[in-house]
Amino acid sequence: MHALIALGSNLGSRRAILDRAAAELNRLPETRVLRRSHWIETDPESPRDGSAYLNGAALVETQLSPEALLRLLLGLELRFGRSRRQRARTLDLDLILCGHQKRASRQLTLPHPRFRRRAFVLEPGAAVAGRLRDPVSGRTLAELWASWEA
Ligand code: PH2
Ligand code: MG
Ligand code: MG
Repeated sequence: MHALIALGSNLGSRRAILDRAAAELNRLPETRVLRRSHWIETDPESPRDGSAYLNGAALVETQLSPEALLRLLLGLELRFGRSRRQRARTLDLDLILCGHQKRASRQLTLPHPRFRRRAFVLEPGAAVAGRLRDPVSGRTLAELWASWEA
């Protein structure tokens, strides 16, 4: 299964953190990184989100279930010092798409519920996986990004 993971950081050595996180994604069991985007500087989505983010995306191939992959991503966030008590993040790893799978459980919503209006996900997502299709809208990431409006 192909999965799209969004990476973000707005605390600490953001570039080094995202570089190391992408390397760690490639070391997850039964998972390899097929493509990784450049890191882009983005304004926080809400003024409460703190200072500027560095964002990017990775396309991975994995044999893991979405739930198992999510658990490992949360474990990586903790290893990078992520605290759930503060809004600023050393590392945020969001599962955006997992093939055509859909979920609506308490722990996991697939596709990610807000990704279609987030330029900081669509721009790097379209760069690494333009042909990946959103199973809800039926549109590819390239199409979603081309028609994105602020
Ligand atoms: N993530 C958030 C909240 N706000 N803003 C930007 N620019 N990039 C993010 O990754 C981001 C955000 C919650 O995870
Ligand atoms: Mg996030
Ligand atoms: Mg998150």
